[in-house]
Amino acid sequence: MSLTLHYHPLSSFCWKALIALYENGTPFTPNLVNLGDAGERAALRKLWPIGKFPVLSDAARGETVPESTIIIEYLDRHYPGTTRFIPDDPDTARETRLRDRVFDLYVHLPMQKIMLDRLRPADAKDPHGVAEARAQLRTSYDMIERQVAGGGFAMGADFTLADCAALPALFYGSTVEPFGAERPQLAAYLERLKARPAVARVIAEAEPYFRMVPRET
Ligand SMILES: N[C@@H](CCC(=O)N[C@@H](CS)C(=O)NCC(=O)O)C(=O)O
Repeated sequence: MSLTLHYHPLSSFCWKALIALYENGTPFTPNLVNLGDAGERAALRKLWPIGKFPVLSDAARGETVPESTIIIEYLDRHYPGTTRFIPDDPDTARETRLRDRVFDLYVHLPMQKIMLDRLRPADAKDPHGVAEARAQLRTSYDMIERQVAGGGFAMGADFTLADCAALPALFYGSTVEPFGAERPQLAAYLERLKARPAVARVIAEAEPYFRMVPRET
């Protein structure tokens, strides 16, 4: 088994990579990284100086692959399975990548901003930044609500890279900024994602760690 995923089961961006691995039953060795441990943190930084996970190591090809989107592109290219994450058609592939970017940049990151603000000391909170993040989430939700109105997944019938990005962003996003009754399509899309066996497995494996999710105070 040549692939090792350096990750944590609670980490939302790690969920993206895990969903892709589980979708195709791709064999890999999980390496759970405890960022609270200085040695494990240093080992991760040795692989990827930015110090964020997920990171995929491929001993067979001598590659270290950081960034969830790039990991999924890498798996799709070098370890393809039944689920293809990047469509063959160039225009559909471009749209898939765009939707992946939207979920990461305009849902996932604002969600993280709100979540991580909860961990800040009382005298270092960023209410303005949090308000901006909430506004961004609502704008993104409105756009995605229209995109998924036809049912299916982010790109229609096929489950793609965009859905791997969507799940963690919307799962945690819905807890910090609820979709509201005016966005039933978004809620239904999240339920369709959660019903996917690979997604259900990722969530089940994270459950023992949910008590570590920062709560609103
Ligand atoms: N753009 C990166 C983001 C990765 C990321 O933010 N990972 C978080 C966990 S969800 C992390 O490693 N946080 C630890 C830190 O920032 O120290 C990706 O898509 O992989």
